Amino acid sequence: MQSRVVMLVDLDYFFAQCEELRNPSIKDRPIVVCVYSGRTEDSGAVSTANYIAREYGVKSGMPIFLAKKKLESANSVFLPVDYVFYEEISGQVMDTLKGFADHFEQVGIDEAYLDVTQRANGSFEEGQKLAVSLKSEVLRRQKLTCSIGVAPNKIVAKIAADTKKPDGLTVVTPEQVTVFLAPLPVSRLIGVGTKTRERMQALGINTIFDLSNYDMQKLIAVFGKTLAMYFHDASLGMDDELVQERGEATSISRISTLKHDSRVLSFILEKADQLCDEIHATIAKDRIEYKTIGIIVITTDMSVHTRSKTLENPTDSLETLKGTAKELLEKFLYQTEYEARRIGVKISNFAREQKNQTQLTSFIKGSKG
Ligand code: TTP
Ligand code: MG
Repeated sequence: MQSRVVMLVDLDYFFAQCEELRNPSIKDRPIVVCVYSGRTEDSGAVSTANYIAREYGVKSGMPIFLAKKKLESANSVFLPVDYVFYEEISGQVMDTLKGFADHFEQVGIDEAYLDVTQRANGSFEEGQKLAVSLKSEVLRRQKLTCSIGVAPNKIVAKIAADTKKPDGLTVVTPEQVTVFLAPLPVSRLIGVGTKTRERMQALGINTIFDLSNYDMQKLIAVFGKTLAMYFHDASLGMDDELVQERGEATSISRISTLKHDSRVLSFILEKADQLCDEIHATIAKDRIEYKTIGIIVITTDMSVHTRSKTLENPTDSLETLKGTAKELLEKFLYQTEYEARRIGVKISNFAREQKNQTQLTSFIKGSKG
């Protein structure tokens, strides 16, 4: 049987790389992106850090004050998380990745599995070439680096992607799987967290090789049948789980850059109307109705602003879409002094008619969130 060719693509130091993108002048400094709890100036945790900051020992989850201490004399930059911005970038990257996949499954804001078996003709050499062109396409279009693992299944692809970072590419062919996994600590397997690792350690299981050789009955006695079988198969690099889009998108949006920065309503509306037309055309054939209409305004300083309005009844009227977008943009310009650089329109809060359920599901599955 032909082996599958599966990739896991994981963007490097994602939130911090997004910050470098909007402000390239900080690229050579340690960057720490933080979730501030707001209690005191420095309370909260590190979300992520660029690789320069990681050299000083800064890690995701670390208290902010500790990261500051480690970077005391390092000319570092501490920034608050800006999820809206990261999600917009993530959406763009995911669109690029989809173009490389037979089957696509996003698993986090900066991670996705791609099944490329068909287009690689089952060949890992071809799979590697695809990964190389995917990396250069993401670099060209989104100016971001990522790390990729190519393997016969999801479990091994994930471990492979983690092997070399940042900007890494690790290919593990079916013949190489067991040798690749054997020396690694069990904690590298998905599903083996601190607690499980400690329980395994107590049984004398440290490496994935140890796990693959461990007596199955004893493993079942400790972890139960389902988990034990999963661990056993995973330790041998066996995994049949398919790469498939999961869940449904909860919104559809279109974003575009204005010809020049502006706060002139009529000029901004030309673009907004176009985006409304695009959204309307995309959903018209599937008869989707929605209750919430939103706008996204990315201003000259690259900050992201959103406004939305929820209607009383679901609509699919282009007139309502354009009218509401106009109302929201007008209000935004009136309330703020920003100049708009990019404009977006978003619909969400879908109402679904029972008879169109399948059609709707299949449509939304293929669309951008
Ligand atoms: P990861 O892919 O785990 O981390 P990363 O992209 O920052 O670094 P790399 O892949 O190069 O090792 O997570 C993706 C994003 O999720 C990350 O940029 C920030 C966020 N995140 C948190 O907010 N808290 C966390 O504890 C982790 C691990 C990630
Ligand atoms: Mg990442």
